[in-house]
Amino acid sequence: MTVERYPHLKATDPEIYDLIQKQSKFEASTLKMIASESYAIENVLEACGSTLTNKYAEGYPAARYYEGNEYIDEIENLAISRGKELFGCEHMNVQPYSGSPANSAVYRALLKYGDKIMGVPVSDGGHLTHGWKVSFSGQDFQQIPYRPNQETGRLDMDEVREIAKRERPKLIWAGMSAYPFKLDYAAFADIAQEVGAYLVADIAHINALIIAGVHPDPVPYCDVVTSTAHKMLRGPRAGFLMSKIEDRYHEQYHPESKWNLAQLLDRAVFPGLQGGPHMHAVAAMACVFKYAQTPEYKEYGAQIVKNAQALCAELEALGRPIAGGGTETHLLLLDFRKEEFTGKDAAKALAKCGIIANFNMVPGDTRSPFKTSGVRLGTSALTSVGMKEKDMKKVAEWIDRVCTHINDIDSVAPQIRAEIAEFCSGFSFPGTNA
Ligand code: DSN
Repeated sequence: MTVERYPHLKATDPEIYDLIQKQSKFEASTLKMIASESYAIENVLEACGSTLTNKYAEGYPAARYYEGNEYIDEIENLAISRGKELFGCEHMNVQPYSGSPANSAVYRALLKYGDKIMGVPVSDGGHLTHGWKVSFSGQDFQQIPYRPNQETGRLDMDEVREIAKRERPKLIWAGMSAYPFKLDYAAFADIAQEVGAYLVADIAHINALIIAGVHPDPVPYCDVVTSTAHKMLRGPRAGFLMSKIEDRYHEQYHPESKWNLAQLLDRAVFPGLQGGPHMHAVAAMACVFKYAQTPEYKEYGAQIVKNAQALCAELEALGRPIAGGGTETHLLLLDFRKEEFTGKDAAKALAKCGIIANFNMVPGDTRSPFKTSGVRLGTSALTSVGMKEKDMKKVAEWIDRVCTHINDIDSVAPQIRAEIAEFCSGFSFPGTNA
């Protein structure tokens, strides 16, 4: 059945309607391989487009500053209870507008200006908000960097321990945007305990893998866990926070405060950093938390990794090296250090052919972050529309053809682009009738 989408936009704002349609068709006829993207489920799209966008609800359930929030309270309570059940955490806050605001709330709740934090630099696969110099997090706090080994591409936890013991940070981030291997949260927790630091996991990139049980679970080990809802999770563009109710180091850092860890986080989100929560996004988060408890979702999480590993194997068989030699997650880094072309050249050529990814540094990269020697590829979006290992073989062949023809890409791009569009037409993309 074809559903007429956006009839009012179509009738009264054709410019925006056309652009939305074009973007939807683009996303349904190309290979979405940006590792942080996926396709939100239909329930999420509907909740995001609902009347909930109208309502102001400063505060928390049963403690609002505006009237008329009875149903809003029920929605937020549902999101929290579903989220707590899904992740097995003691406390959840579903109000952060996105991942960066969630991480900002952690700083505001737990640290003082100038405190030391340990995080991975963006150039080595970390996130902007883990202390990178151009972000508030690197300007207001002192980043003590730790990095994956430049040869193996893997974190060396002995080295992480040495740095932590030497620098005594107040907070350690565990979580990255371009790291293809599993994280050892138990080892991170030992280190954090040894130096008296808060341990915060940022699971924005890997939450569905944790739900599926194919990546270690940080919740038992970390003081706080932060996440977005829109990457592989398939929810709205929003963030959330999980924590213990009490914490081991709280008295050491906040002896003057009467608030426990969960209360400190809540107060940092509202009123510390934000005003009214985006209730359409909170409702959509409740929807995805429900869907993520189904067996189908757990299969999806496991299939993401199988697809990434199949893609790695196919690319390596075609002579395309992968940084670190493989993946245990949803992403892999094509390693072009030995090529004359850069990661940026490759990302642009891939996009011309309908493979949408981003250029990225790889371990041991000697090129600038504006050119790089790598391309980051993710399999979450392709997996979410039902692609399997056999499809990864085709994807690898297209990637290889693009790389082979990188200097005469215009001669092959229309053909590859058409083949990919034809291939995509065999799958169903939420939110589009294309
Ligand atoms: N921008 C995201 C990514 O691509 O990894 C991180 O927030």
